[in-house]
Amino acid sequence: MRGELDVMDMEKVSVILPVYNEEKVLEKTIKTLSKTLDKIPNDYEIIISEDGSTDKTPQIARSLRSKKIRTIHNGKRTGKGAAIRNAANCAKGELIIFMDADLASHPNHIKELIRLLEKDAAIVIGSRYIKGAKTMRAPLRYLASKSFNFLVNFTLNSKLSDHQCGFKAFKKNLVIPVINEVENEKWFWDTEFLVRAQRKGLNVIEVPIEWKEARDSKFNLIHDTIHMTHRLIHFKLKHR
Ligand SMILES: Nc1nc2c(ncn2[C@@H]2O[C@H](COP(=O)(O)OP(=O)(O)O)[C@@H](O)[C@H]2O)c(=O)[nH]1
Ligand SMILES: [Mg+2]
Repeated sequence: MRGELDVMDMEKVSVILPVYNEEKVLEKTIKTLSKTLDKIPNDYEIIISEDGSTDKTPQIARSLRSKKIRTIHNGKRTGKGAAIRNAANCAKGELIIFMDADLASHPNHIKELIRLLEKDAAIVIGSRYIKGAKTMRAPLRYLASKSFNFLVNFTLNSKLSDHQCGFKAFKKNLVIPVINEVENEKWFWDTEFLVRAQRKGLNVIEVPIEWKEARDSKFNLIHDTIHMTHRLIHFKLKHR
């Protein structure tokens, strides 16, 4: 059992949800997430970082605001990466976690991420591909994802099994400088972030997670895979 003093010393956690057209799941996700976070000893806030939604997401987000739930709204769609960067820069927690609004990764993993950050990891990322992970993905998405990870490791000398999993945590003070250097604002953001972090010598740890892919996805397999491969080549040529 932790003493009262320990609890007061614990670092605050900010959970960021990048959100685009998520009217179907946002309210339920916030409920589930709040329930999970109410059980951790750390103080916490949730930041809904939404941009460009054309459905009722902005109104729903506003109605969910509270002492612990903040919202960021941008009328123009900027991309998942930009949404995370903007929220991370105004987060009040020393420990920051971001996850997808469809809760594809189970929020129960949050405790583990925090525990590892409180040890000596600068960044902890969920992996769908290492031993212990339980992953349900559409076969084509799985294939595209595995090939992309192979390509990233081969061309950019990264050492990770899963760059694009939407479940990552980091220490704000160590990692914000890297985040603010990332050029891509869309899907390639996660990969660029992790490659830059490893080049800076930051300690990145992967943990196996349970991943249940939602049917609804903002990712267009053909269009966005081409975009990501293009960004990867661009990054390689520019930064070697
Ligand atoms: N703010 C913001 N969030 C986005 C954008 N595109 C995707 N997202 C969010 O990023 C997360 C992952 O998207 P999702 O469609 O679940 O991707 P998938 O699970 O890889 O198929 C979700 O929470 C989306 O709402 C965007 O342009 N802006
Ligand atoms: Mg998803």
